[in-house]
Amino acid sequence: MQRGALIACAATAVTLAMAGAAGAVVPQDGAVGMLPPATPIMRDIEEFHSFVLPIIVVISLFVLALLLWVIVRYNRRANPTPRKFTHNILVEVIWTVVPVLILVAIAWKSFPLIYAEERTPAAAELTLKVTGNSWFWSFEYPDLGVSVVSNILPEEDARAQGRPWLLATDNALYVPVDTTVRVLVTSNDVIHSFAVPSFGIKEDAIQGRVNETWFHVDRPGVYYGQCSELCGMNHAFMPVEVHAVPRAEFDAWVTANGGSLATAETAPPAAAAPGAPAAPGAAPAAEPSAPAAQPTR
Ligand SMILES: [Cu+2]
Repeated sequence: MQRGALIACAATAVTLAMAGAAGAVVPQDGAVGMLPPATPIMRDIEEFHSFVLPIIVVISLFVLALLLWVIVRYNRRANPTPRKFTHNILVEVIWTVVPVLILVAIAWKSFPLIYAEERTPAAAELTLKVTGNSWFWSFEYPDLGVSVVSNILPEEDARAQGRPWLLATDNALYVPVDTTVRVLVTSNDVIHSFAVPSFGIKEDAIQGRVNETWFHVDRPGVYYGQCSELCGMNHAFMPVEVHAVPRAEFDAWVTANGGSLATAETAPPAAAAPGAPAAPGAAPAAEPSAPAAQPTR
């Protein structure tokens, strides 16, 4: 009865988290589990979580059982004259080999995930620069000439608009769906941390340093994050609101914010050699480049 009620409660909470207003993914009081993922990386993180959690539970229960067994069976009253042996080859081999195998299994799953999180794909189509400030975020698409400053939405405005206070902002960040976005994170003052749980990203924003991460949102919606490094008095009041929208809507947002789409979308991925006309001289131009490359080896 109680268990059923608990499960029903959790299911409702998760449903609420997914339903939210206008595709918004909002954390709910008392909800269980992670926010619905919006990127392949976050899906992998969830899968890894589901892989590791049972291992942790089994180990914890096993150690607890061992402790209870020793407390009950080998206390002074139950076992007044303990035996004096100090070694047992079989037990020592088991308690060395089994943990090693468990760690290898965890590494097998986690190392590729860490690598994928850390390596921005070469095919990144868009660069987003995120700057932490005390206590707000500024966002910039350097290639599109767009920059916005994003402050927390005041409580009375959030309540009036039915948006989540402490998560909603006055100027949301827009990102296109189905696009690989490289994110450069830095800070203007103290250390902040740019985190959006549904994207599976959390990157420290450090003054005088540029950290890099990336995301590829494949589900349109409104996603929220927060500064995740204790940064001072208003640390709790610098949320991140991200609208993941179709490309056309993103382009409209760029234009509305004074940006230009021409620079980013017409540039070919491979950098052309400056000065050389491309079309007729393409084949001969390749020949001089080959010897030129040799001395550098
Ligand atoms: Cu902070």
